Amino acid sequence: MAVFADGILFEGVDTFDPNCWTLDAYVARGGYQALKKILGENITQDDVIAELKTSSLRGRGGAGFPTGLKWSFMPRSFPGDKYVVCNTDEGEPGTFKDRDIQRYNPHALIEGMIIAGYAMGAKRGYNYIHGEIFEEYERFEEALDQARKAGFLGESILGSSFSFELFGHHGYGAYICGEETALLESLEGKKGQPRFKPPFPASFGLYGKPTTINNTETFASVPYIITQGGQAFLELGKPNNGGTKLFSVSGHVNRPGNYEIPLGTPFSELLEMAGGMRGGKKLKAVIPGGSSAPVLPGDVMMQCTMDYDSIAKAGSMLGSGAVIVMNEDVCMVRALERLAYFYHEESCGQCTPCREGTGWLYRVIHRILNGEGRAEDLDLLDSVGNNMAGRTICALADAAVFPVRSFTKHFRNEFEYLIEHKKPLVNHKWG
Ligand code: L3W
Ligand code: SF4
Repeated sequence: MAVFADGILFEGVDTFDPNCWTLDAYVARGGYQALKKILGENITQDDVIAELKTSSLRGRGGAGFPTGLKWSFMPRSFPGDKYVVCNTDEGEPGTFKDRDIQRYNPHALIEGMIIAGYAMGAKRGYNYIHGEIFEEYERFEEALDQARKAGFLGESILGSSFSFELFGHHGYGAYICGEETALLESLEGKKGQPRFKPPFPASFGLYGKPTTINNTETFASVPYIITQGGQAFLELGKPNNGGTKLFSVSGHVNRPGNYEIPLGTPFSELLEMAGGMRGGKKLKAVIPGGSSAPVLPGDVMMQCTMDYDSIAKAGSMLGSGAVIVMNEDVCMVRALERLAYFYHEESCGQCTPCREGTGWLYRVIHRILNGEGRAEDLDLLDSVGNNMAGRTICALADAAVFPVRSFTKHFRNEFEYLIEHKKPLVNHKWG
């Protein structure tokens, strides 16, 4: 997927240059200056974390949790091992940004993770990479090798007393391993199933040791914050929503792809950057933050800016920044059935409300779509959803319920029509 970028994560990266990802290219763009600054100017762990707090960088994986605050949770005086883990298990439907960071600018991620190790006193890090991407995994391994040979990784980095080792780990493609505790289980060689929280990974993480897990894009944003300062990063975006963010735009637009824009940019501008609606069709609906985020009607989205607060105020989530655009030809019952099938397939099965509930949701939506819906089915979907949300170990059950609630709220007429007339209100056109 091409990158159309004009921000900090891809600044100076010529994605058409096959060598744009190499150490030489990264250093020529000013790479590893942040690490040199920290080690050369005696910048303390507290200084790094303070800079992150000023920047207002929020986790780019989905939850938007403040990164500086998360890093400050790591116990300083803990005597044993501590870990830094990167979540590149990108599997959310609609999301395809982290693989492009690894493909075109892997050293930004590596530098960000080394700085994280320094700031939190961790000597070892892992990058957990989605099992269905191969080229990017190999590229990360090659980039690690380059960084080691150049003295940016390993023992006594750049001649300092700080040592940090970093490894790539290829997953197996299960969506649930993107949930941070399932990822840790998988990294430990066990079945990838979420753990109860609390305890949070900051106190009981990998092998039971303090661990900080951040998304790929979060780590890759750190070098800029160190070289330019937290305030400069904050000012790129808006208060409480610092910096730029990558948005993976897919669906019925002319130029789908990854767009890096300042947080707070109007959605209408992002849509324009993506070439506008394909075939001049009308915008019907948008999922603004990956399939787990509630769908919003097109006219509501046109009033939003692309930041955590604006999207939350409109009733959805910015999530991982996967913007799925749907035109007037989409049958919303069919779209929801697709999503329901996904969550049913990907439930790990530990919790009864999720294991049974995701299947139940899927089967009811499937029968509505096939003209076999019953008058009570919309109430049934509500009732099943209410018995799932907030009653399970991890957020997957909630993620399965949010689309059902939002689709049936905003596009209820399409569900009612199908139940009553046994045929869809909108004749879905593919493409
Ligand atoms: C210590 C506390 N740590 C919270 C940490 C916690 C985690 C982070 C956020 O879900 C969402 C989900 C998906 N002491 C803490 C603490 N933490 N309180 O802060 O925690 P949480 O539980 O709010 O979120 P999460 O479990 O990380 C992520 C949504 O993102 N999503 C999913 C996207 C999927 C991808 C992908 O495929 N890669 O990005 C999209 O919307 O539904 O709601 O680190 O430990 N007191
Ligand atoms: Fe597994 Fe679903 Fe329970 Fe999460 S909510 S632990 S995916 S069964």
